[in-house]
Amino acid sequence: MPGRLHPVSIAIRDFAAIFGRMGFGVAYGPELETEWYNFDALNIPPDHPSRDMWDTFWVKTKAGEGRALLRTHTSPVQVRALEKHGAPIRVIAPGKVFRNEATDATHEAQFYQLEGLAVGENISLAHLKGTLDRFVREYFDASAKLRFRPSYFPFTEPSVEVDMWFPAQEKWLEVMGAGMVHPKVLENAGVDPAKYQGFAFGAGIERLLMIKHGIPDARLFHSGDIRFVYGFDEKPV
Ligand code: YSA
Repeated sequence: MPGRLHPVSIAIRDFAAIFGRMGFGVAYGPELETEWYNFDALNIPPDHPSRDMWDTFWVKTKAGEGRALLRTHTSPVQVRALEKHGAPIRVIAPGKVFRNEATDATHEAQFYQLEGLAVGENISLAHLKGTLDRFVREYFDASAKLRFRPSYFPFTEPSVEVDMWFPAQEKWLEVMGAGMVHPKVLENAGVDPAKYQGFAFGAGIERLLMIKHGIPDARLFHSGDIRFVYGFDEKPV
């Protein structure tokens, strides 16, 4: 029986197609990231307690080189994309991220995120809601249910966390953080916050796939489980 692409790779292609139809391009950033892009440019100064939201794998660098780390989220690609292309912009950024944290059924130490960023002259939270609603209707189906909760991220104001109904487990599962891009982030990326606003989100790809396929544990994705290469509906011979 032939193998096939890993579900995460298939999902990333599906996301590019769905968001492509809404005018989003695809951007990539490095997995080995600088402290500036992962934290400081996102309005997270060195001594700010919010840094503790992301348990970080720091990487040794040579004297005078500046600090480097395995990126803890895909949000640094927001700043890199804005620096490269300026505003207005609509882009998604899929990729692997790393966190030095204890694992459980919804937490792995390495996992994939899908970042989204839309910056323009009249963008509001309503556009964020409309874009996410359209995304889940296309990727799941018309019965997909999202729930928005007020939250805090240093790089968005206001900030929300988004839960999605997980039918296989009959519960809400947090799938992403999101909000309106903080003016300081636009400024750090060379974009005039008096002229432009935007929304951004960062979703956990394994969590979206857990809901889509009824997968009970995020740790299965990168465990070599044979069902991930042969498909969940087929039995390997
Ligand atoms: C917020 C605002 C923005 O404007 C843009 C992005 C964001 C999200 C922010 N960068 C972030 O990383 N938030 S988060 O820590 O809550 O993670 C986002 C999503 O990644 C979670 O909702 C969850 O779906 C997934 N996630 C987090 N830790 C995980 C994980 N998935 C698997 N294993 C983990 N350890």
